[in-house]
Amino acid sequence: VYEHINLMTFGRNKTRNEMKTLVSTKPYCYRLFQLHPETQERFAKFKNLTTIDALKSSEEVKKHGTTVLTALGRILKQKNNHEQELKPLAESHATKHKIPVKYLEFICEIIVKVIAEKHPSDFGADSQAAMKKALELFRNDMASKYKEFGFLG
Ligand code: BLA
Repeated sequence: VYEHINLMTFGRNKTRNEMKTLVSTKPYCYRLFQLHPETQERFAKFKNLTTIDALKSSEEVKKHGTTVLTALGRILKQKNNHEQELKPLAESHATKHKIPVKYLEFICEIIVKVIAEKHPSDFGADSQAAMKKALELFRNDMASKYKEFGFLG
């Protein structure tokens, strides 16, 4: 993600490591679970995390955040030629995790919001709009692939 945002001029003068720190992975997951508790129920491994503090300090949640943003970054870097990257992800999410498209919308909205809140001067309206659009394309393609795997999402 940070690399894609970098391409969109956010943090033009920042190094790769600085970008990594800027777009830290923690806030996304716990905010998703806080705003939309039903999403947490999809994670067997997070069942024991019943308070915001537990979510915030969980290494497992942090690890999942890294998994998510690494996968998303890889996808966005393909600039829409992401068939190869998307297919296994759509398959696991359609047949195993059963994640409705609505949940993808939730997390995409949070990703844009968190970056905008944390870095108001670096991630303005244009960058937000570009990121939103990129995430929308990602979601639409996930939704079409879901159908191929027989999940209506
Ligand atoms: C697992 N989610 C994964 C994995 C990846 C992603 C790479 C591990 C490999 C796999 O199982 O396919 C990727 N997750 C993403 C991306 C986003 C994301 C790219 O959230 C967002 C842009 N997955 C979702 C959403 C939920 C979700 C919205 O996209 C929850 C509401 C759940 N992902 C989910 C679950 C697992 C998973 C339950 C399995 C976790 C585990 O048990 O390790």
